[in-house]
Amino acid sequence: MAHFISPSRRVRDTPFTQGVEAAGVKAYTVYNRMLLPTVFENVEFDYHHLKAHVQVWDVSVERQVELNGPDAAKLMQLLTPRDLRKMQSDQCYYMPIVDNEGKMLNDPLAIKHSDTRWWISIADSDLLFWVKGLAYGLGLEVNVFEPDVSPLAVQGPKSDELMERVFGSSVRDIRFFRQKRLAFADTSFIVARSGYSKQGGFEIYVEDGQYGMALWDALFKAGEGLNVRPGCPNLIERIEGGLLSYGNDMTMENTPLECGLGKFCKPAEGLDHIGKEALDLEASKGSARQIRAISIHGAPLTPVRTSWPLMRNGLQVGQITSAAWSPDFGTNVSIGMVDAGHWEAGTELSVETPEGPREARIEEGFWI
Ligand code: THG
Repeated sequence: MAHFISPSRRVRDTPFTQGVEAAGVKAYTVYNRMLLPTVFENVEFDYHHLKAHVQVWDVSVERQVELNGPDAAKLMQLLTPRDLRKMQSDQCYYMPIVDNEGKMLNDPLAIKHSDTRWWISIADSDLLFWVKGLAYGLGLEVNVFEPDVSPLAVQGPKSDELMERVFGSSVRDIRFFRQKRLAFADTSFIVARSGYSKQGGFEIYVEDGQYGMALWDALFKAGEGLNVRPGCPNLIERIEGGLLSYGNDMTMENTPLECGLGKFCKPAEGLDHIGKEALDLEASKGSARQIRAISIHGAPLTPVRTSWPLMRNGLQVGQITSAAWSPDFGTNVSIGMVDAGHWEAGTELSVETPEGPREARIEEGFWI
């Protein structure tokens, strides 16, 4: 059963809301206290279209935390176990942010403009408070604030074609997780090859919300003949691709090692960050649980609202945190957190879904 979201100032509109609503958005969720579209036609239609054509996504909810000042790089490195020393000023990094106990506070993208200016493109938690608190508490020379920046994503196999029509052929030269500043109207935007899908595409960091609708309209006008449609992060596609959702697949209870983000936690010599001791200890002892791709047999399931217990021989050994029917793989695809001793590929488990128990199997890896 779907419900309505009562509008108010506290649930923020975006610079693209007018376009999203004119295009007939069917459902929203709330993310970083802002509206995030979740359905245009229906989730399955949107999924097939995303994999075949090109979509424009209002992902303004990916709010930026800007670090600006002489101590910006120092604070950035304190925030994350990922080694930032080789990061170039045109790169984006996926990076876990952990507290002093090594627990996940957020899993953002970092965008480096220069040593003294960075953006943290956050997932759904109030990271601004943590970063501001550290800057103040440590007496660092850095301003920490949320700038007027709203990402608009262009995703799908025809993304390069659509982007070239609006920004020129140089967009094609942007490599994965690199960014370039490109002209639009009488301004310019950071454009990165990134986005919350595995279908390829770009994210445009729209600085100054007043340009939002002009860019939205320009993309749809240029996309005539490409079957461009409005879209949004797609539940089915992102589970198939193993893209994690903070607040769903992991929370402040989990560590990055549990979340399969160990490759971003290689603590290099002489690199200090908040939570290092806890993560070093877990790396040496092994994790208590880990995220896995899990297929759930039987008919299409409804979305996860509260996690579904994963059972083995009558004992709970984990939980399913996201699930959806995959038309392309002909099974329910899901993401779950599984206890040590039970996470090996091929392990047969059962899941207590709201529609009754279902057989399930731990997969080798994600589907795409
Ligand atoms: N783009 C931007 N900001 C974001 C997101 C985004 N903020 C919120 C949320 N998404 C943060 N979480 C993720 C999760 C996964 C990825 C990006 C942001 C992602 N992962 C790739 C993968 O897993 O294949 C690549 C990771 C890598 O190898 O570095 O893209 O989407 N601006």
